[in-house]
Amino acid sequence: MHTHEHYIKRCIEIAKNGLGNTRPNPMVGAVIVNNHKIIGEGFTSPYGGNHAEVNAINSVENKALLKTSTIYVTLEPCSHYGKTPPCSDLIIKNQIPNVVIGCIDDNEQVAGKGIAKLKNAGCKVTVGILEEACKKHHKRFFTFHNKRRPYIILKWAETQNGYLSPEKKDEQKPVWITNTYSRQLVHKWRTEEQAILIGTKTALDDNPSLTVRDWTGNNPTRIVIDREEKLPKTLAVFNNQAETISISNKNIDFSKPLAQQICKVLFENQINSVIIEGGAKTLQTFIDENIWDEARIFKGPVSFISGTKAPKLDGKLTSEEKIMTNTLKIYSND
Ligand code: AOF
Ligand code: ZN
Repeated sequence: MHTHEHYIKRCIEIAKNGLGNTRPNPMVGAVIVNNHKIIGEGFTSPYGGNHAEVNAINSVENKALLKTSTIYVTLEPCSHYGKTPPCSDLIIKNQIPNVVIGCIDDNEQVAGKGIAKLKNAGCKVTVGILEEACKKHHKRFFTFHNKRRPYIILKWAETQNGYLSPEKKDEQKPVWITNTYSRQLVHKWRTEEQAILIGTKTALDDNPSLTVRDWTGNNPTRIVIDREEKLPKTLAVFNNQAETISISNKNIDFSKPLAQQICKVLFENQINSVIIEGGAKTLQTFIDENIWDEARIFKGPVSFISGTKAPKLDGKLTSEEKIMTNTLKIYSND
């Protein structure tokens, strides 16, 4: 016999199959258990498609068993008509008597209404199993709905002596701080977030395309800061391989805190998460306004004589690993 925790853990595990595909929807996982046996599983389909509960119920071969089953789900089943009909109605229609939920859905369209609906119909509802783990799993979704801004990941690579890039006038040969493996990891990260952001100088100096090439998955929406809209449209960031949103004095007020203003635009565009890939000034803006959630910092085996210093950050080190010649440190801003 297994505990509720065991099955919620399994829900989180299968939910991860939706990473990067469900946005801006949360990646939910659902498991249906009958007589101590898993008889159905599902996770959220790509945006606009089925919710996890629908896929889990559809996967059950013998539907008659549903009347004596328990459905486990990472997030409260929805109660509203969005792109799909309410999952709580489907659970009620199939007469599933027990519902075990990881955490409440903070989307104001749901927020407890799904649970109320289930209870009114006579379902036994248990809420808060592995609640913290479920909230952490749905971090992008919760940050978006509670803080009304995307989940923000800062990413950079620095040299042994703390530089992001060398001074050009010193004629230092540009060298890679990262290696093939860490660069591939960055491409995987790009598939996992809804947007990717860079500043004007990075767009000009590096001319990055910000698309996913060394991994399989969706391109994030590209966000580029372009105050006067003077960046040439021939830059790679404006090519047609992915969507691009410019942050200019047409959509924000540059005399007000910049990170805050950018977050407002991203919120209005339903962007649940963003990875910020430079440069130093842009990263520092988010650090100074203390608007960030996670920082992923590579340290490479090279040094520069002079140049642009890496940003300084005050966060909690949550993990550290070696990726060939690089050390990757991950910090959280809890
Ligand atoms: C669930 N199960 O798997 C997900 C839920 O526009 P819709 O119909 O896709 O609804 C989106 C909202 O539904 C989303 O903002 C969140 O509140 C909830 N997501 N709910 O019961 C799921 N992905
Ligand atoms: Zn639903």
